[in-house]
Amino acid sequence: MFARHILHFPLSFEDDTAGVCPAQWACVGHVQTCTLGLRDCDAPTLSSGLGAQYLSVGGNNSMGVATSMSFRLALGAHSATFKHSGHIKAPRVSFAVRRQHDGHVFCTTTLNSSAAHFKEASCEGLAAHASEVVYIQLQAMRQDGGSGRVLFDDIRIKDGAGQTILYAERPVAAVEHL
Ligand SMILES: [Ca+2]
Repeated sequence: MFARHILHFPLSFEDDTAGVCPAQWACVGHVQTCTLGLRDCDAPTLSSGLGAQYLSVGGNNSMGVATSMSFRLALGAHSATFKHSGHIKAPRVSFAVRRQHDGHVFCTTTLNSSAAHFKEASCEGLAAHASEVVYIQLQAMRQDGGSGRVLFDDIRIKDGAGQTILYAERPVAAVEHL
C-alpha cells in the first residue's frame, strides 16, 4: 500500500511560521517567511489574494536559495507562475523548476525588474515534462554592492488554458522527512 501525499496550490506561505524557512522547504543563506512589520521583510503592497505572508529570499550582500518540496507535475501542466516584488538591482535572481533526481532545469525565469507591489511572472515550457517529479528553486545570488532581497508569493502550476492546477502528488520517497 502506498501512502498518498498531496501538495496544494497555490503556495501562499500563509500557514508558515514567520521569521524562519517555510515548512517543507530547504533554505540556504537569507531566506524567511515574512509578514509585514517583521525585520528585513520590507513593506510591499499586498494586493487582494496574497494574504498576509510571503517569502523573502536573499538580503543585503547575502545570497539566498529556497528549494521547495518535491512534487509530481500533473498531466496538463503547462507553466509555473508566481508573484515577485522587491529590490532587484545588481543581484541575479531566478525562479526555476528542476527535475528532482538530477536538478535538470525544465524552466527558468530571470527577474530583472523591481516594484513595491507584487508583479506576476511565469516560467514556461513544462508541457513536455508532465508526470516528472520536480521541485521549485528560488535563488538570489550575491553580487558586489547589490541589495538582493526578493519577495515571492502565490506560486502556481497552470494548464494550457491558464487555469491553476490545485493539487500535486508528492512521491513517497520525497516525504520521508515529514
Ligand atoms: Ca501569501
